[in-house]
Amino acid sequence: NMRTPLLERESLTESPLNKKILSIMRTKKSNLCLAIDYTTVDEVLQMVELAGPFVLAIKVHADAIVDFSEEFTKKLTTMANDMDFIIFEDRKFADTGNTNLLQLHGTQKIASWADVVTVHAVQGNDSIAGVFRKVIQDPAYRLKGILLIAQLSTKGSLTSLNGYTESAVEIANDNRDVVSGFITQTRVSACSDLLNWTPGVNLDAKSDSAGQQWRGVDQAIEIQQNDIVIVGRGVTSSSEPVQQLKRYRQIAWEALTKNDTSIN
Ligand code: UP6
Repeated sequence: NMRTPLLERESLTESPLNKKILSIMRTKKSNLCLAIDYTTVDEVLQMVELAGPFVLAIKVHADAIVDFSEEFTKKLTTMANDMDFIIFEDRKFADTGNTNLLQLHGTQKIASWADVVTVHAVQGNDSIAGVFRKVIQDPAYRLKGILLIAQLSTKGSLTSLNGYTESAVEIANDNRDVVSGFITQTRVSACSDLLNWTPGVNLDAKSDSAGQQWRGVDQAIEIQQNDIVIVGRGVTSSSEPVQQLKRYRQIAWEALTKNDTSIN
């Protein structure tokens, strides 16, 4: 087990975002992040209403929502505050620092409503850290951290090329005040401060027809030692989403806390 007990991690971490995440995990007994990839505001909000009590985080792709509006983000932030979950915008920033900043403040005003966003490592340290630090340190914005993409779940992903993942970890280690963790398949850092979030999780299917690769929760949490599972269509394409939410939450939480002496 590469993981430090949760309670210890919560008290050790210097990141306010990770302190909050670890505290929500413990109180809600959930290391489940739901990826809601619906295309209308109504569908997304209805699912948030159902999922709120069971999840640690709600992940969205704002640019996939055809009627995205400021009213939507107001409702989403209110629900997040009421139901105690993290708002995760999966923007996967991957450009020059200047453009990343423009997009962060652009039409969707991501910095104002998202707690955490994803950022590719491909553009290198100088286009990442300084830019996001400025926004994260400004109390005018909700944004509190970034997740660096160390490994993608997709078939043939170039993140498996020699040295890529290691370089992403290096950027994270050099910028712990900004980087709250990783998007990865296998745990990439033993550092208790950095959370390892993993997509590509589905208990009933192995792949879609567009490059996605899924594996089960035990593989993701026990064997590959991740902290948080990101589940999308396993829940959102089901005719019984609440049942699936309960199922994923329970299995993922048991897998995470099985050998954790600080949780019983
Ligand atoms: N995602 C992945 N793999 C990655 C990074 N991100 O699947 O390496 C995101 C997708 C989607 C969610 O953009 O929103 O995680 C997975 O959903 P799914 O379970 O329905 O495939």
